[in-house]
Amino acid sequence: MRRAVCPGSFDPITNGHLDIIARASKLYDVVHVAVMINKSKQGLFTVDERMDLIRRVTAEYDNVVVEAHHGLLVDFCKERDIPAIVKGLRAVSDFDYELQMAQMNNGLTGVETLFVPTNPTYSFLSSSLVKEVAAWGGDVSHLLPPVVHEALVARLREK
Ligand code: COD
Repeated sequence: MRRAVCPGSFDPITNGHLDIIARASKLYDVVHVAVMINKSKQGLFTVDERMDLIRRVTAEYDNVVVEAHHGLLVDFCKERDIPAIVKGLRAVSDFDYELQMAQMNNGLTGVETLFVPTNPTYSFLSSSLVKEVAAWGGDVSHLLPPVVHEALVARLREK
């Protein structure tokens, strides 16, 4: 069984994330989407809400499993015998930090990181930008799966 993990904060999942998960699901038998819990960072969505949204938008991929993890990514991988981390690379600006993490993770346990070039349609896209634009009333509906867009608009309305 070839396994890989797509890790992230996913606050919330965007079309850019989804594109990487969909492509990984064609390459591996099982793709674990790991919502990494960062207790020092207050998210717009709770971890459970993020997982629920990811489950709904990945429902068509029957080899995608959605989980949450508090701790090191390498431990998540070790516990599940996952040899590969799949990351999307948006631009050169992503590269320095992604390379550092890939080398650190490889040095810790030998886990490999594979980079998938972003779909150019989403190369500028991040959860934080989407939240910022939406908070000021900008239209981000083309950047998110419809169910995620609805949840974002509803959450911002509550604020
Ligand atoms: N196009 C393509 N890929 C994208 C796009 C896009 N538009 N947007 C995001 N992605 C991909 C990237 O690969 C990105 O890394 C991943 O999705 C997740 O993105 P985010 O923004 O949801 O999450 P980040 O960048 O906050 O996630 C960082 C991690 C949580 C993965 C990282 O901090 C981590 O592994 N933390 C766990 C603790 C740990 O092990 N720390 C030591 C690291 S060496």
